[in-house]
Amino acid sequence: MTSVESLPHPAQITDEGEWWRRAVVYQVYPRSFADSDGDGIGDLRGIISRLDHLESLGVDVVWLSPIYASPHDDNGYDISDYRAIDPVFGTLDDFDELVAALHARGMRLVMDLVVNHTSDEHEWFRESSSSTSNPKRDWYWWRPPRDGAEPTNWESFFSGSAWQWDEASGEYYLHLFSRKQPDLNWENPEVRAAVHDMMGWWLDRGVDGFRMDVINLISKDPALPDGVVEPGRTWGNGFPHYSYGPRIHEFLREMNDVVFAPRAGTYLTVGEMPGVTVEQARRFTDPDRHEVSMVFQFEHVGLDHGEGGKWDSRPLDVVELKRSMKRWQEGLAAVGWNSLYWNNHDQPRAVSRFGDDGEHWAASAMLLGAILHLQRGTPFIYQGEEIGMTNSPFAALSDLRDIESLNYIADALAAGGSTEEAVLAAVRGVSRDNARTPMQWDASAHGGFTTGAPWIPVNPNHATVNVAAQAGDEASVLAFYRRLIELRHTDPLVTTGAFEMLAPEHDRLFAFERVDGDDRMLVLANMSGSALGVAEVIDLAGWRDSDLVLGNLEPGDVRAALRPWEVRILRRQ
Ligand code: TEU
Repeated sequence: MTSVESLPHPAQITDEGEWWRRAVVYQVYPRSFADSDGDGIGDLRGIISRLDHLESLGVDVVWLSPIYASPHDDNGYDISDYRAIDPVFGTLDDFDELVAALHARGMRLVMDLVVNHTSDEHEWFRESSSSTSNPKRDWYWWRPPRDGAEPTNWESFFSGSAWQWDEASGEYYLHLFSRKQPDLNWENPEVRAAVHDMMGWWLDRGVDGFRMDVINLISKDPALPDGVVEPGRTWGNGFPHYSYGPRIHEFLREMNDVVFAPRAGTYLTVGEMPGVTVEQARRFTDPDRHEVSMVFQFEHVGLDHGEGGKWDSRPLDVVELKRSMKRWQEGLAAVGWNSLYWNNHDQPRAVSRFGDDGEHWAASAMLLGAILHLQRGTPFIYQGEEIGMTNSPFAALSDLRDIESLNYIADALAAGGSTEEAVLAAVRGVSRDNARTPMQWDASAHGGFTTGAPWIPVNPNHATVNVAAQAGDEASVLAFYRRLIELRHTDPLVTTGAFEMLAPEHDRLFAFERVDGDDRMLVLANMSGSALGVAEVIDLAGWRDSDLVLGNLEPGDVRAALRPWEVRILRRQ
């Protein structure tokens, strides 16, 4: 095992076309990463001050959640000016400095591109809503009332109808997310041209790609048919009519032809695509089609949703998880490419959700890292994951900030029949705010995130779970993540090897091989709190003399039973 200090410099990645196949991406949620000016909200200078952490981790790319001008109804995913930095985050000069500093350290920067919708405070929407004859009226989805009510029965992702009544013009506008996030009408070529121009403006400033927010929702069926109303629901499910619409492939190909192809750079593009299927993803990521490098699919992060949806959570079934991951690995093996993620700013913390954030906290955090990073695809780390940050023990509904949670809470309380405690219990382990509590840098007040009052409370466990506590510790989650990243950079099998799932029906063992002829890597992971005799499940005869490349517990006999939450990675050539 290499010592942390001797790891290679990050990003020894050449500029060849598909460099992102060998890269590890780190997502920064700027609001919660590091606050340089004491206003309680993270900012660009805060990020600049923490680049040593990212460099020593070894990541190749930083994806920044939105930093554009915004009224922050949805924490920046509601953009009011695509070419301005929100003052709360800093200035364009700060941004240019961040890009230069990342590039100087051999890292790249990917921006968040939120173009399914804008803020209702964007100039385009102000014009569009100013009158029915405004030239930009058709830039958004305006419709007259149907029988005196909403034009369709579609439900918003953030509760209630997806249509907002506009008294002044006597029409409704469509908002799949909050009413302050009106959907752009991509049928209009002027909209597409304006988006393309804006993207080029950022690329010419030096950014290395985009993570594209809900990009599979930009093409809608223009007939806007009603959705099916599921039993017990007020609104219909419009999803089949506004996702994977008839022109989605055309729009992405056009974006590529107009924005990326004419430029000299090689870019990483990842399309966030709720509901995307393996077959669709293969088309989106087929290099010959020139659409996106990879997509974020949602299947594995939906496995613990119950019959009532995300707020009705249930325990993860390991067999289902393996089935899903196997299908994605195999489905994108010959053509296309996977992204790999457990966490992002919308998901509860994986160690609390799929691991054990109690007795086996560190081991399970490392195990989850290993079984993800050693699959075929581009891994994404969400800030704090590399130190095993957990869900927050929100003590009261007033600790929550996220619009999705707040709307759900308001609806649940208004419906009657639920106490505040019951609603809090449903929200606590599920809310997006679990991901958004501040990054835990050290054990000081507010975890070293801010000298002021943080916009959302820091998790009380920052006293023990923090970067400083793990920095010099070879047995830490942080050191383990460094080694996973190093493995990807130094062992080509991690990038290129074929994926073979082993013992798919075993309910606790997550085991797979990466294979290229005789060149093999074996990953054995015990996803449970009790010992697991792996030699009884998998034939380890050929592995007797192989090297233990990495493990999360004290090494022993490679064929011995796996201890609780143990992961063992073996290699042979
Ligand atoms: O998320 C889109 C999305 O579908 C989800 O992850 C969403 O947050 C969740 O399913 C709601 O139940 C993207 C962004 O990542 C998210 O932060 C934004 O709120 C959303 O788009 C709107 O821009």
